[in-house]
Amino acid sequence: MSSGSKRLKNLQICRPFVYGNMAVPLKEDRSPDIPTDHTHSWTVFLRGVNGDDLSSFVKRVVFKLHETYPNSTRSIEEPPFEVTETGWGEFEISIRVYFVPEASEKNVVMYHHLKLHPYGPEAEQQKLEGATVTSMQYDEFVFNEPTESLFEILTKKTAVLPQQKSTLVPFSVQSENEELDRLSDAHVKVQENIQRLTERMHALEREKGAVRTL
Ligand code: SLL
Repeated sequence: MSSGSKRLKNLQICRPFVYGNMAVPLKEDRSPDIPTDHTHSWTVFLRGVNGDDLSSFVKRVVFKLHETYPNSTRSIEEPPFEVTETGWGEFEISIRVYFVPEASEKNVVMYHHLKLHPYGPEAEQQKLEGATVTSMQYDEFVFNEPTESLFEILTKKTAVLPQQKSTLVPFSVQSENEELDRLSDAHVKVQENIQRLTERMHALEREKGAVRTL
């Protein structure tokens, strides 16, 4: 076994990332090269949470677009791992991530539904303003028992979650803590409900017993 390919037992190492797309409606001054039926310009991407460079462990990202696109399989070998296009419709994009050979990891695939149109309560207003639509998802690469080489690559720099959330980077230690608080509030509420219902059940059982003895 070559040096560095040994696996570190009982160890797991995670790296956060985001993937998704942004889209803007094409304006009047669009380039004449863009087909007339195209309505939007969009970019699908995979990147670090804070815009960090993932290329120390990501070797290549393959984006599979709808077959209406010429060369619909786009292999991006260098950061930024993204594809910019114009088009008229929304569709599902598969995003396959290949890791550097030292990692000895299988590739992983995610699916992203390309969003072009605003949605939600402000959709109409945003449409009027020609606002940028963003649809992105937080996820983590989880490496179980990484090779020594991958471990070294990943621990060389400490790229983890930013402390505070911001509009550009909504995923952070702060949002994680807020989620934990919400979960613990919900837990307390569930416990209270269980207690209330158990008491009610006991009361009803007592009533039933009393009726039986009549
Ligand atoms: C839809 N099911 O009907 C989807 C398909 C396909 C979008 C959307 C192609 C652009 C081009 C393009 O925008 N395809 O290369 O002409 O909404």
